[in-house]
Amino acid sequence: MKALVPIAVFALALTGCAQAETPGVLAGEAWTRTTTGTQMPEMTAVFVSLSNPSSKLINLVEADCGDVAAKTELHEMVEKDGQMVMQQTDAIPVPAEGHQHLAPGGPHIMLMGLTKELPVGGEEVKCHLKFDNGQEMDITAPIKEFTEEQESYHTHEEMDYGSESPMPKDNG
Ligand SMILES: [Cu+2]
Repeated sequence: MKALVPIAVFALALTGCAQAETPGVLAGEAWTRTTTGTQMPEMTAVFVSLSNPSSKLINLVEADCGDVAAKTELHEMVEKDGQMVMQQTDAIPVPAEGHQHLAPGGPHIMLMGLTKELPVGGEEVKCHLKFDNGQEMDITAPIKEFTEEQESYHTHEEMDYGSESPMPKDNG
């Protein structure tokens, strides 16, 4: 019977270990779109690449970027009347063993009612993120240029582009 004790302890240790090692979301390549020269300088967005190494879907449920903006919201892109428009969402999903790229034309952290201009290379925006697995993290998002190329990302012209690109044809 003596042998049972160490086995029980070992089992407990394993359980504790598994919980501690549950991988959470990883964030990288955060950036903030500059407001310099944009049409609506009172708003902008923060973008970040999220990876989820775990086997469960994890949702980004909250973002707070401090006093840089009056309001911080999570936004997703949806199609309305043939146009991609953004709308507020409660959750941006990061698929299990997958990625979610917050990027122009896709989901983003929306900053509204900016309290100052955000010039390229200016003070980095710091955001606190919360996930529905209880995880919280801080990201630092340097201010970068928003190019036309990125802007056309979500347009239909861009999406249709693929069908016009030369396909390997069987001319035989
Ligand atoms: Cu938005």
